Amino acid sequence: MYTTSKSVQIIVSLLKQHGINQVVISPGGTNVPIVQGIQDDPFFTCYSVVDERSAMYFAIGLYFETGKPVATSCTSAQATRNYLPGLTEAFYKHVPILAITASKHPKYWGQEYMQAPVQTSLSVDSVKQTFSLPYVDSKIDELHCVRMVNEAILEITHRVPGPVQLNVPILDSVIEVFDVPELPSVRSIKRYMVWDEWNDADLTGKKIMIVAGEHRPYSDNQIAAIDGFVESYNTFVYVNHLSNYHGKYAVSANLAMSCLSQNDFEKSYKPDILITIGGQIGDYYIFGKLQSGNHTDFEHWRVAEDGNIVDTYDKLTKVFECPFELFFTRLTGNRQVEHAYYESWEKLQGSMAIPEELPFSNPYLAQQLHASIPKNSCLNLAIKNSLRTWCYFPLDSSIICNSNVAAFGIDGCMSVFLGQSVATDKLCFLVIGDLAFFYDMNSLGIRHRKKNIRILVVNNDGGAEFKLNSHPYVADTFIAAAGHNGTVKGWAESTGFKYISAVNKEEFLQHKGEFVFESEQSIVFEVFTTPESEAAALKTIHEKSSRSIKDVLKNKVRSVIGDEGVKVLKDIFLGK
Ligand SMILES: Cc1ncc(C[n+]2csc(CCOP(=O)(O)OP(=O)(O)O)c2C)c(N)n1
Repeated sequence: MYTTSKSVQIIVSLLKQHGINQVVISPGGTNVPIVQGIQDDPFFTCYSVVDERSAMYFAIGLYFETGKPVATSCTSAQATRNYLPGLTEAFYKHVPILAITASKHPKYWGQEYMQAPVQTSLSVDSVKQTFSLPYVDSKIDELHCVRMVNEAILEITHRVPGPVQLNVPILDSVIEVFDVPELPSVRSIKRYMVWDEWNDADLTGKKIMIVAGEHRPYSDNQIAAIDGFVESYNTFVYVNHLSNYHGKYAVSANLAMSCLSQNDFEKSYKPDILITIGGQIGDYYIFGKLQSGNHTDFEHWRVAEDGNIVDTYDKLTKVFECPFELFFTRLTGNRQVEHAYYESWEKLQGSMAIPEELPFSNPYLAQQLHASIPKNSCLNLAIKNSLRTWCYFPLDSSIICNSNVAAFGIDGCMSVFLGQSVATDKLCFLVIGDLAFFYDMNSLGIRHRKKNIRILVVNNDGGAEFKLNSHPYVADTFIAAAGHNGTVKGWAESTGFKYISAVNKEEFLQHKGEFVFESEQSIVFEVFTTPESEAAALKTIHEKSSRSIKDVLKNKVRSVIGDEGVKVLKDIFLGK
């Protein structure tokens, strides 16, 4: 029988799945749930060593002889401290040991409660890393715990082996109940190095979605590697502007993703395998569809040179620690396949059409400007509203896009953009809201400046982001910080920019040409919109796109079952 404690069940299950079967146990109360699960399971070989100092050295000896990683378990408080000498020896000797230290719930740490000192403060040269598990009280804690236990176990043998601490909060071992007959099924994560066998990396017959996160423009080699791979599988590459990837099977499907219902995504568009490359994609919609809260089921393979266990969608099963070009080249098959999965996404996105008449807003500006941004320009999009809006509109493939999506701050959008602009003679465009502009306004005075700068400030009096339909609360005064800054005119002119502005469509269209052409002076173009028109524009776009999606899905059904079949279904559902 196993404990009801979820974190302990997860640990025991993952120790087994990762093949760690030697455990050195020191006696105590807090670690009872862990020891109970392990001692009763014939998979494990247990050793009892009372003194924790000795237990850790004993574990080193076991590794010497077997060459296999070892786990240890001790109770809370001073027990952990006594692991230190042995851990230090293991650290410098590179011995893979998982030191599982039971702990009181963090609520008790340092609160003059019995046996509850902070025990995650080991010396830097005693463990490679400390993983402090959450106390599992909800589904999200459980997901957090699964990822961390996998990460801790993988870390003991990652690159250079060594000891790792896994600190496990136990509420109260005395009241623990041990009536769980079987361990739950827990997702185990594997890491593959270049020199490992990749035999189980079989993708044949699967629907594969590659998500290309933010990336500098790809080299010819990188493009060839991706193109070769996508040719030989039923796959497509989900991109947004930050991916800077424009291969044959790329689909910029932000708008479709945002309007597709979860149900339809699950039924018709979800992948079997998701492969992620590059950095963050900065796309809330795809996250919403793929993340676990929505119960969608697929495997996530992460390909990255850092080899980190980044479980963005709570579905990570494999991490390939290598450059993605190596991954793709190694798995490219010598065959041509049908690209039905790509075609269905392409068709879906192709059905999206932005309404011609939009209220005066960031989406309207994007609609009017996107095709006029000259080829070979750079475009930087301030996070959230501007990024999302502009990703709805296609750009010429020669335009390079960036946004501060790695840490999602509004603080440095303009500084990054200006840094880029001084290192090129290309025209450089920035689309930025008023809060982000004023936040980073002193960067406008940086004296290294060329005439290639074009800044579009969408001044909607605060953070429109928080007043769109998705945010139902009253946001104006504090959440959206309206009424702060006025206009950027004075600052733009005093720092040597040409300033132009527009308060309506006519004025905007008058100045549009000037903004996108070469000129002798860099330009700040301030456009005054309202939060209401921003929200209305987004709503109009989403409503029309959702209707288009319904039509695509209807036609999909019709193409399978024919008109007669549709009639029968209608009769059934409409009760005729
Ligand atoms: C440094 C920092 N502070 C706060 C935030 C939270 N935040 C995200 S979007 C946003 C509003 C941005 O407003 P604005 O630049 O005017 O753009 P709009 O939404 O109006 O297009 C804020 C405050 C952040 N991302 N970074």
